[in-house]
Amino acid sequence: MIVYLDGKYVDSNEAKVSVFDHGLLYGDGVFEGIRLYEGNVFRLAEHIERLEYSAKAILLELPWTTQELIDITCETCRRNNLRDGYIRLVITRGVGDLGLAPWLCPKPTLFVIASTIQLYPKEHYEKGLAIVTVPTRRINPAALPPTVKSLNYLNNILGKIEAKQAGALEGIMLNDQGYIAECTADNLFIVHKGAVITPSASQGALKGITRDTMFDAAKDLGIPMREQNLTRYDVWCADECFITGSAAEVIPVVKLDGRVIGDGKPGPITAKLLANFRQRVTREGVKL
Ligand code: PXG
Repeated sequence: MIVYLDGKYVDSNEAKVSVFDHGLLYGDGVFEGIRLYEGNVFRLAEHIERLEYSAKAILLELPWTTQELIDITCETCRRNNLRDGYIRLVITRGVGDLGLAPWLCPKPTLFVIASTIQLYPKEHYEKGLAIVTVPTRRINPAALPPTVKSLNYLNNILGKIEAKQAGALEGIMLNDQGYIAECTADNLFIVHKGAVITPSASQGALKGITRDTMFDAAKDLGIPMREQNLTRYDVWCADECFITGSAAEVIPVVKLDGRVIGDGKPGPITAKLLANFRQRVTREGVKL
């Protein structure tokens, strides 16, 4: 596998970052997880925009133009002869002496991994997922805005472990106020009386690229969709529920904490949104 690292395309065995990289020492950096479908890098411009906003939010000045980041991402895919897969783009504060201060790092580190992806088993799309509410809360925006896709994923990781310990693949994370923020690596939606509803970014949701795509899909299909504060009660009483993410795409959710949602089967609106999403993945983005 060929990896882009700091200006060079190198074999993955040689793609090594320093132990003094602040991304490793302090989780000081940002990243993106992007999908490649049939040679189409899905919504790449949107991913790069989110990356640039994440960097801006942590005062990490990027020496690359948007077009350079797009070109490097595509070239990494090409060098691996990849047509379908998963791309991880990471920018760290860079190598510096010990000490939190970011000004110890003269230049950011950039690496891009283009690899294959372990897809979720097909049965989840057909039968739906049983998820749980995890005890770990979504990070408070006053501490670190959860809209920043940073290298600080520990609270999501704790949530992921808690979900697994409860026998579930994904878990809902509440915010400090007890409202639903999202899942550990996916956004959450419910369908109620024909409308699709999802928590806003201000409640702790990441502005997911797949989530954005749902708004466009719903518009296409004439399905009303809105952002609204959600509690677990809203999920208990929802007609349908689903999660979205670059890895998960759109997966129906049929149970929360052992409670059946709706009629316990993937719902028709979820199915329509998933079908619309699948039509978009090879069309919207940057062709290799
Ligand atoms: N919330 C969080 C906290 C995420 O990390 C999403 C929502 C969904 O956003 P997108 O833009 O993907 O629709 C994410 C995305 C991984 C992996 O390697 C994680 C994500 C995406 C792809 C792979 O576990 N997180």
